[in-house]
Amino acid sequence: MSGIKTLGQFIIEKQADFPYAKGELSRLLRDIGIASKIVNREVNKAGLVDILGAAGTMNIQGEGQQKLDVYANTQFISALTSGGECCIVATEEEDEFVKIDSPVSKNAKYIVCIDPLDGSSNIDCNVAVGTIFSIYRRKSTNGEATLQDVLQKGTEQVAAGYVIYGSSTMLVYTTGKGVNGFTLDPSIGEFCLSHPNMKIPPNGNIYSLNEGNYVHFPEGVKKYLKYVQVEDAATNRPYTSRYIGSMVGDIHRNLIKGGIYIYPTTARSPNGKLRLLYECNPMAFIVEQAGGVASDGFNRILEIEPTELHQRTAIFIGSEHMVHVAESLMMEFSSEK
Ligand code: P6P
Repeated sequence: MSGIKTLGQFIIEKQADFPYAKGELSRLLRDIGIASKIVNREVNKAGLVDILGAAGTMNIQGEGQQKLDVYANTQFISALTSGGECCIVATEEEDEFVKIDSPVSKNAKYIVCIDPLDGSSNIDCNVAVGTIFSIYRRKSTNGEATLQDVLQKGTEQVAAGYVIYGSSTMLVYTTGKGVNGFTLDPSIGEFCLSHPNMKIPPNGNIYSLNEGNYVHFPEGVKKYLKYVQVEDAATNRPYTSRYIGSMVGDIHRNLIKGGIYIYPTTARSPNGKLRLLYECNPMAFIVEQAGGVASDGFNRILEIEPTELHQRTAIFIGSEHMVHVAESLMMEFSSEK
């Protein structure tokens, strides 16, 4: 039986994929792994200590911050600061991007966009939550990095990943050469390779979206629901609806079993709810690397040109066949014709 391979060993081994690598990206991924273990420790004992519930503050989105949101944000910024490989962090929990203020980091070449704890409103009811991160190389080569270094298309990502704090804690990431999943073994405190070369099934029978927004859905989404609930269900396959309310949980399940996750435009979220830089781009990179598809219903997520730090987009992501059916209905019933 092949021995255990830890995240650290795997990262170093795969560094050979990048002939000019000097180890910075490897160390950056290590830093994220360390912060994930610290956050995991607090998430797993939430309820036992006074870290549940609202922090009494709001983020730029006007969303109430949970204490664990703020805690996770602090831990990732701290780990990236002490690691010295990142010059800027764009995080859901800060209005502006954070310049890493340490002598070594000023000239660091990587930028991290992160949602430190996605789905945190679920924490108090013990539902899976996650961290989502995206890594870019800064574009500017001299002086301090700026917002333009952060606002890069998803195709420019060097790496992307997520951590799911669920029945077990897993870190799943890609550097553009496939997707690999690591499960945290608490007995040794290491993420160990458990899901090598992850591939999403090209088709599936799971659809994930919040049908509570039905009346506000675009016509194409309503037609897609009719397709999965009536038309295709009658001729080909029974479908099932699964919606956790935690993007990482829903997409991780679909990555393993096949499925589609949709967060379209709604009345409350006319531009979509999920953020491009630190939710949709990283998840799109991962799912594409696993053989899936990610769009806003019309255009590839990774090709969207960012203009704002916290900009939102609709997202249709998952098994290739399912997303293509949804996109064709979005096109057919688009009012933008
Ligand atoms: P709704 C969590 O707040 C999140 O950003 C995603 O993780 C999740 O899929 C979605 O929003 C849930 O949103 O409007 O269905 O509650």
